[in-house]
Amino acid sequence: MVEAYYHDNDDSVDFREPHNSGEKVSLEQLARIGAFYKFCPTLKEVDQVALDRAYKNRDTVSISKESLGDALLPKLQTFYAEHLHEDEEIRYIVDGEGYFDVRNASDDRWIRCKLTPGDLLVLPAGIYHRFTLTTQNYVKAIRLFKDEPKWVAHSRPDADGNPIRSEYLAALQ
Ligand code: KMT
Ligand code: NI
Repeated sequence: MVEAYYHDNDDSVDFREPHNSGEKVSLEQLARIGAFYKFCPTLKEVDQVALDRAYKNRDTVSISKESLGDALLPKLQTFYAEHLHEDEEIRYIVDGEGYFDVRNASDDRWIRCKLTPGDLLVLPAGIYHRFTLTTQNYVKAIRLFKDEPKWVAHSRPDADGNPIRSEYLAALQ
C-alpha cells in the first residue's frame, strides 16, 4: 500500500534512502496534483483500469543489479533527473519497490510515493517527477501507455515552456 510524504531534500544522503521528512501526504493531496493511486491486488484489476482508460500498450521492466549490471547506476541517475512526459502513464509494481517523487505544483516541494507490490500510480502528462529504487535495489514494474510508448523525458527547466506542461498546470486550477 502506498505511503506518501514530503521528501526531506537532504542531498547528502543516498537517494535510495527513505528521505522521509515526517510530513505525511494523503491520497486526496496526490489527486489534487492529478496523481491517482489504486491498489490492485492482481493483474485483473490492472487490466480493468487499462480497459476503463482505453490504454493500449504496456511493457514490463526489471531494474536491479542482476538485470542491468554496471548500467544500473547511470540508469538510476537518468530516472532521478527531474522530468516530465507528454503522455499520461501508469506504473504498476509487480515485485520489489520503488520511489516516485512528484512535484507539488502549489509550493514546488517533492512528494515521495513509496510503491510496493500491488500499487498502481497514474502520473498525468506534464507532471514533473523522478524515480528511484529503494535500498532494496530491485523493482519489477509494468508501465502502461495510452498509445505508442513515448519514452522521451523532457527535463526541467527546458520543459517549463512545453504546451503539455501549461495544459497540466491549467487543469489544476
Ligand atoms: C519514469 O517515468 O521515470 C519511469 O517510468 C521510471 C521507471 S518505471 C519503474
Ligand atoms: Ni518519467
